[in-house]
Amino acid sequence: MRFDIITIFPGLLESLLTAGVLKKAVEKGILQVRVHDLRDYTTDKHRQVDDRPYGGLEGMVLKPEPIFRAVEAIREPVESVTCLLTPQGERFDSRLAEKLAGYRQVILICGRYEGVDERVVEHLVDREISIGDYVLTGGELAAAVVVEAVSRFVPGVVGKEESVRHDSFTAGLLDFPQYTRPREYRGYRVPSVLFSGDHKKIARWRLKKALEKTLARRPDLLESRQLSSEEEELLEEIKKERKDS
Ligand code: 6GU
Repeated sequence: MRFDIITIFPGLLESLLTAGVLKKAVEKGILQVRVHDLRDYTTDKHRQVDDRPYGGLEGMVLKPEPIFRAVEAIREPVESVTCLLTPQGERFDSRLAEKLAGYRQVILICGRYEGVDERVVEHLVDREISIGDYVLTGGELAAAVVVEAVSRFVPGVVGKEESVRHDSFTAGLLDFPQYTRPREYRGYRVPSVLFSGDHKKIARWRLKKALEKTLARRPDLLESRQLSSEEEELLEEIKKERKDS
């Protein structure tokens, strides 16, 4: 699959997207990530990408022409989706990431915080995306977040160990705690169940820890999830322990 990112700060994105898992996927030919400078799609001498808003107010607004020209030049005759990154967008989450991973081409337009001409929203883009309830100066960091999260759903991008773990029983829950050597550090011990060699017992302990953390921090995740009978059982145990302590 291919990402095309349109931005007035191409340098910012190149450094973010050419490291780690993404770099490897690009080298393997699974992913293509292209960064496009919006100024290359202007036609005037000053390569102007923004202008003052009609009706007054401070700040500058991204002009429609360069954005339309860029998307029309970049969009390929494949299953493609064009997204504008903006705090006004729908909230980006794992579900949307998986959906975007189903396209052959994802075009990401990095908005500026002051705004983008509304005709881009109404007549060019398929969806508007926000990565959370806070304001960033531009959509560049948000685009990097989207590329990384979507890529993880593209087959072959993340290693086997990781994907197996994600498809396992812990999916939809916060992670259980992990430990490595040494067994004891400054008097702090690794839970002894992890040395028991009893894999069933270890799996149950991990599930219980994941449920405990999810219940404490993100009870909303539990509500939007079908619980297995083992999970129901462990949740009862957890709630009982809470009452007793
Ligand atoms: Cl996508 N853009 C900007 N500018 N700010 C944001 C955002 C996007 N998501 C959260 N805040």
